[in-house]
Amino acid sequence: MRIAVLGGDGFCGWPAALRLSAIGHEVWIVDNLSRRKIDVDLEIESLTPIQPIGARLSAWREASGRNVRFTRLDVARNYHRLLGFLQEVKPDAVVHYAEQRSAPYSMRSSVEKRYTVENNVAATHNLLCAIVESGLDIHVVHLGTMGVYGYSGAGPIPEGYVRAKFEGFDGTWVEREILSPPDPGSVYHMTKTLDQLLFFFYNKNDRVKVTDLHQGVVWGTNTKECLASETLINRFDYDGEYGTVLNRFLVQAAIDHPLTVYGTGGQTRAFIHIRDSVECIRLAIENPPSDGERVRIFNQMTETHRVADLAKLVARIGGAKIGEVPNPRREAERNDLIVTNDGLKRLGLKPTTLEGGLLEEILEVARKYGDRIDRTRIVSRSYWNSERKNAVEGA
Ligand code: NAD
Ligand code: USQ
Repeated sequence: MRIAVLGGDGFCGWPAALRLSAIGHEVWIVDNLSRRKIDVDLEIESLTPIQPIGARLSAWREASGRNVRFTRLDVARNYHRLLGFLQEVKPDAVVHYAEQRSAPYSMRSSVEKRYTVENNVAATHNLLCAIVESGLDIHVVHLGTMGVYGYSGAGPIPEGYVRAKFEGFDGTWVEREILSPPDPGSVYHMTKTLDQLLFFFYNKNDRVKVTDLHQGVVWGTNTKECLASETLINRFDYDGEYGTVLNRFLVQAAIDHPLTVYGTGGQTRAFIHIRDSVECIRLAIENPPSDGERVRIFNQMTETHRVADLAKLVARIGGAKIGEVPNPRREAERNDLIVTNDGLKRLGLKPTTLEGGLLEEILEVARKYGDRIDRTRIVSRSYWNSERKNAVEGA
C-alpha cells in the first residue's frame, strides 16, 4: 500500500513508519518538525540522541535498502500543499499522528492552550477536507486517546459507542447508539474529543473511511527497526511536560531521583507498549472499514495500572525511592478503570504486558544515556489551574 504518516518524525510515528516500510509498504512521512522546535523552546532534549530527519532516512535506506520519503509541511496551516501532496501521492491510507500530544504542555498558559486547539483541530479538519476535495478513497487511521472517555464510569469503557436512552424533543423516550459522552481532562484531551465530531461528520456526509484509535499511555522506546542502527534511535521524553509516567519513573530510577508520584498515586490509566502500538497501526491499515461503515473506534491499550503500583514495581526493580508530589493536575485522586479492547485483539494483536521483562530493557537505555539527563527538568511546571499551582508551590 501507499501510506502517508503525518507526524512521522515523532515518538509513535517514527517507529510506525519504519515498520510499515520494513514490511513492504511505500511510506511517506509528513511532518513540520514542530515537536523538535518545542524541545528547543523548552530547553529540553530527548533522553536518546535522536538524529535529524535527513540522517534518519539515509540510515534507514542503508539498513533496509528501502526508501521512506519526507515532506515538510504544516498540516494545520498549509492546506493547499497538503491537498497537492494527497493528489500527487494518492495514498491508500493516511496515519494521522500530527498533533500536539502533551496534556501538561497544553495546560501551561493561554499560549499553549490556544496553540494546541488551533494546531490539533485544524490539522484534523484540513486532512478530512483535503481528502474530500481530492476525491480519493483514503482510509484515515487517527491516533486518539483513552482520555476522551474520562477515566471512570459505569462498568467497562466500550469501544467508542454506547447505547443511550434519552427524552426526545416531543417527550417520548428515544434509544440510540451514540458516541460515548466525552469527558476530557485537559485542553489536549479536549482536542481529541473535537476530532471525534469531525470524523463523525465527514464520515456521515462524505463517507470518509476512518479508524479512530483511542490509545492509552505509551511506554517503551525502541522497536526492532529503531535498533538496526543508532541513527534510527527513537525519541524518549522524560521531562515534566512531555515525559509519560512509566518512562519517567524508569529514568528517575536510573538517576536515583525519587519517583514523582502525583498525590497518592491512586490514578489508574490504560497502557500500551510502543511495539504493540506500532503493530496496532499495521492491523488497522491492513483491515480498513468497508464502504459506508461508520467511524470505527478501537481502544488501543493492553492493560491498566494504578500509578502507585507502577511506582512500587519500578522502585523494586530499579532500587528507587518513592516520592510524593502534590498533584499539579486537576484529576480524581483515585479511580478504577476497566476497558474493552476486543477490536484489535480480534484483528490479531498479542498484548505485550509489563510482566514481559521489558522494564529492565528501558532501565538500561536510561542508564546508557544517563549523562544526557537534566535533573532540573524532571519536575513539571505546568499546572491545571491556580488552585493546583498554589498547592504545589505552597508545598
Ligand atoms: P510526538 O509529539 O512525539 O509526535 C507528533 C509529531 O507530529 C511530531 O513529530 C510533530 O512535529 C508532528 N506535528 C505536530 N503538529 C503538526 C502539524 N500541524 N503538521 C505536521 N506535523 C505536526 O507525539 P507522539 O507521542 O508520537 O504521539 C503521536 C500521536 O499519538 C498524537 O496524536 C498523540 O495524541 C497520540 N497518542 C500518544 C500517546 C503517547 O503516550 N505518546 C498516547 C495516546 C495517543
Ligand atoms: N503522573 C504521575 N507522575 C508523573 C507523571 C504522571 O503521577 O511524574 C500521573 C498523572 O497525574 C496521570 C497519569 O500519571 O494521572 C498519566 O500521566 P501521563 O503523563 O503518563 O499521561 P497523560 O498526561 O494522560 O498523557 C499521555 C500522552 C497523551 C495520551 C494519554 C493517553 O502524553 O498523548 O493521549 O497519555 S491516556 O492517559 O490514556 O489518556
